[in-house]
Amino acid sequence: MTMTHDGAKRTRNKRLLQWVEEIAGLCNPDRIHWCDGSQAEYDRLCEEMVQKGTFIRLNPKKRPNSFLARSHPTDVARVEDRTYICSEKQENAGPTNNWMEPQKMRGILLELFEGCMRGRTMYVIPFSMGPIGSHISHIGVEISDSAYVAANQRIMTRMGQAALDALGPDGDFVPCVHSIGAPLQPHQKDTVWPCNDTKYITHFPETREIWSFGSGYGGNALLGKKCFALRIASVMARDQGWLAEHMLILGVESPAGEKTYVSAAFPSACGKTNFAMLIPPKALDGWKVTTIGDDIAWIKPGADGRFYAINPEAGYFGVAPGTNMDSNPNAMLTLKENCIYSNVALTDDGDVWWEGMTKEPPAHLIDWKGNDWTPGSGTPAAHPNARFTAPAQQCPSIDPNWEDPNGVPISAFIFGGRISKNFPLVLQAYDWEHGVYLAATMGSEATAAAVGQAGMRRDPMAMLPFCGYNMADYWKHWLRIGRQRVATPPLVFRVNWFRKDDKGKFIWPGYGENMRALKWVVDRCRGRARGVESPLGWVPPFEELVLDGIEFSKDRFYEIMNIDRERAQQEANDQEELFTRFGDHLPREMEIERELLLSRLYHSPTVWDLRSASAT
Ligand code: TSX
Ligand code: MN
Repeated sequence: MTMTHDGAKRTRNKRLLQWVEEIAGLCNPDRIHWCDGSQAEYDRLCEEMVQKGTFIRLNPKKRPNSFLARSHPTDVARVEDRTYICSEKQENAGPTNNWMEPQKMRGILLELFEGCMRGRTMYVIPFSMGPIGSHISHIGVEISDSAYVAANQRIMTRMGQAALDALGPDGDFVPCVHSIGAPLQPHQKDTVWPCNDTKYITHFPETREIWSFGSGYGGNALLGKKCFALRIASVMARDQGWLAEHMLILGVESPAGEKTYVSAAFPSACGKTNFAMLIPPKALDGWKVTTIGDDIAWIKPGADGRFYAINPEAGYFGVAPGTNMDSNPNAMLTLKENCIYSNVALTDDGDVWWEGMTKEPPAHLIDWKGNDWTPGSGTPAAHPNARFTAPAQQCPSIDPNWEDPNGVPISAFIFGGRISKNFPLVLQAYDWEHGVYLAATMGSEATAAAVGQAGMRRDPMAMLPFCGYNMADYWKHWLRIGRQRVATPPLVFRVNWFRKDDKGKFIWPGYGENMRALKWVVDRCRGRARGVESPLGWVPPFEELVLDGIEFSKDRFYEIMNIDRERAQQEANDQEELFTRFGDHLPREMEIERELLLSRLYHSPTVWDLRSASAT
């Protein structure tokens, strides 16, 4: 059965038109709507959701053109245990991904999607990941039965007719099929957040397809983000010689106006968005940080032998709790209008609130589940994974070149971690191979909640849940691309804002003060800062770190930089467990780097002290 819709008026791309017919035939929606991406369309989608109760319009005086959505309490986060990489061979998904045979998964999906959009509108959502027309960008088309998805995609991507025009009659796109999995019988009353208990987030790397069923929230449903821009794009990047990374991109402008761009990966709960929007302290007068992206970087080798990066996204889908005018003023100012809030609390005057937004909570709220809330309620008012969807161009620190189709040249890769003991504030890898090793072994210390977990919760390159193929082959790709595709690879750094002293207090003030470490990174890239060789990498001597304007003594500096030999040996030994999981996929360089580290530690003092090392 073919259904009338204006697809033929909107595109002459035969593959797209055929695919839309095919999916409509499978899912049996009542209507098909091709998204044009206009403001009028967005306004209509939002108003329809207000009528249905899915959206609550916030007070236009407080938050103009902004909405609150409350999801079903069971549909609040990405479902990693329901996320699959369906490569032909299991070893190509690797030991860190869920895998299912593609034919078996297709069987399951066809059954689930059969008639799954009955009673609903099927939205055809064309989008460009990256500036329209950029040679680094790629086109996707999401089919979804969720108006929430269509509205969010307009903020998060370049969505609509412009993407179709860029696609053209013969262009290639990544097909993304999404259903909340909640067909409506005639006269059946809808709920405000329909979804399905059965959830599948599936990727077919060989055919570059995404199928997602059962969830309407975040990365499960906004398929351009984690599913396309990371899992499928990482496979495209491997095959085509580029990088699709879970990285922020920022620019550092020196007082002389010289601009250096860096890309950085952090595990979750390290304040990645805060770092992307950092405001330097007064003591570093004249230094400025600009934001290109806060989550994903697509990085391609340029003709001049450097890496060039774009932010494939057009918005921020950020965690709201903890965001405030101290931790991230730029994010707070980005949120002033035209935003969608998911699972935050509602104030009595129609504004939003979340834990950590203000020092004192309001006396009364409606919580994320829609219930009355007071500070004595004993439950969080906003869900811990509550989100804002905000247009990137509203960010006060947005870089003037953030939509440059050529991308920005990357001088350094920074990898973060959350380690309370024995890992210095900042260090530089000796070379590219050592840098890949430092990135592959990164992670956060297991918290008390994660007992049974030895020491570190590894998250190589912050890509553990996002790499669309075998993680060890991904390391191999990193090793190769830095040596073969660019003349001189970016310098690689590791940072750790979270070291604690013997009393359990954070040693480093963090936040904007991180600019002091970032300045050393930039100065190293520019060849104008000294480094001292430690067993773990090059570190800044005391004189090279600007510490004016904060109470941070020389002793405190040496405390945050020293390296306890036995602890470091323990860490290097722990890494073996990660490496052996990959069998013969593991690149030799990784194990060699680990053994080189052990050998350096063998010859180092019980406590490696930067004070004595600097003196020699
Ligand atoms: O985002 C953070 N960053 C990066 C900022 C650019 N956070 C927030 C936690 C992660 C969501 C941090 N928390 C950072 C940090 O650099 N550092 C810390 C630890 C810390 C917490 C409180 C203080 C200092 C450090 N308070 C005082 O010093 C008063
Ligand atoms: Mn992310």
